[in-house]
Amino acid sequence: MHTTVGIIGGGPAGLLLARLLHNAGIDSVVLESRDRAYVERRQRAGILEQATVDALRAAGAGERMDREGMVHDGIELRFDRRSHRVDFPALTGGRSVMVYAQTEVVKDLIALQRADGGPLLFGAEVRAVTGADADRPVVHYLLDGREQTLTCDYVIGCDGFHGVAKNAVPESVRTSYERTYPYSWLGILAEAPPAYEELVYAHSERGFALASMRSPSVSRLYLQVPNGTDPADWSDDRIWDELDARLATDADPGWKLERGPVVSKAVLPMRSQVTEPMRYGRVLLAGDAAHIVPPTGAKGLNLAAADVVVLARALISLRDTGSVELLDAYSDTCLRRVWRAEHFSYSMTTLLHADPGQTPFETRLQLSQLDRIATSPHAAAELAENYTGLPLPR
Ligand code: RFL
Ligand code: PHB
Repeated sequence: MHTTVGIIGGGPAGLLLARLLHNAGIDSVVLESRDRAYVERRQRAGILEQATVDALRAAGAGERMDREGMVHDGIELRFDRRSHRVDFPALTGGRSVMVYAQTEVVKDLIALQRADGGPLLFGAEVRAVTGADADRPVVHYLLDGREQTLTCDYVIGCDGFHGVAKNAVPESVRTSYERTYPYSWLGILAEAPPAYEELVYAHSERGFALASMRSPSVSRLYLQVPNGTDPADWSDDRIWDELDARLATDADPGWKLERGPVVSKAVLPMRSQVTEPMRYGRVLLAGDAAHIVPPTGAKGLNLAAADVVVLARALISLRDTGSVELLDAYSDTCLRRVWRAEHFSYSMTTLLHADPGQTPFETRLQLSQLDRIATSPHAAAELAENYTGLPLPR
């Protein structure tokens, strides 16, 4: 089998890229190792930046998002039993974010691809990519227990953090920058109305907590927990009690979360990682395959979308003009934005979490910075601009 663009991974990056190429008349094949139900149910991100919303609309995948997604004009910060709202439009000249779950983005993109797109193969596990520096790279994959190959003009690795595409970049030219964090998140999905109209990020001496949502009747909630925590050690009651304690504020004394059935519970480790460069010959990396961030800044899905928008433009320009200029610039163009998001995600994470080895001095520094955000429009604007997302490069 041959295709113009071989896409490894049917997560948001791979699926959105396939749509953008399809709409431009460029053929592609998507190889996804998991089955459709698994990919559609994987609980992950919830916040879309304006640029991601625009990209999904441009891809023709905006209809349900525009109907069911919730526009949020701010977040609430809680610290030292205080509450402070960060007003996005006021601080950024009108920008906001959209709450629409990654599960729904993925479902919408799969439905479109199945309706009129190119091949999207589930259960196709890529084992290796060869010939990255030749004219026709080859993707080797396993489908129904049989080894198969796909030759391509270009191969795009959208296969996430544990993917194999990055191995096509020889170790002699590949650099990985990495940081792990001494805490994880326990995340739950609950059939309970959200705590507030907007997301609440809480700093407390007991550790970080985040109250997010999926719909007017479903909450997504997170608690900082030690690395290696077994979710089975956290009963539903213990989780709700701890969320109430960490989210408590004097601005609303006696306030408690509305409780409901917990329908999923998982522990997520936190890590920052960047692979450079994001291209070697005819293999290019996009999304989590090239970089990951801790989820505190809600940047992972948005970076994945930004990468593939830049990449689709480069491939379309190559087809239309024969020029590889944009493709040659791909890695540098994306990495500039990636490192900005890495810094923001790191800053939000270290500002809001209690490091197990943290000294009282360091806690005071966190509280001072949170107070600064609550009292200086400049400090608040820095957070708001990064959270709502920087514009895509032109
Ligand atoms: P994905 O989603 O990991 O998709 C990669 C796909 O590749 C497949 N695959 C393979 N297929 C074939 N052959 C192989 N050898 C393969 N190896 C892997 C996998 O099965 C999978 O389907 O990467 P992608 O597309 O780059 O998308 C990235 C996002 O999923 C990720 O950055 C976000 O979910 C991160 N993230 C958040 N991002 C945000 O922008 N806002 C958020 O609010 C947010 N919250 C989160 C998050 C991530 C979380 N977790 C679990 C890591 C909250 C959480 C809890
Ligand atoms: C989520 O809704 O899953 C979510 C929201 C904001 C974050 C991280 C995760 O910073």
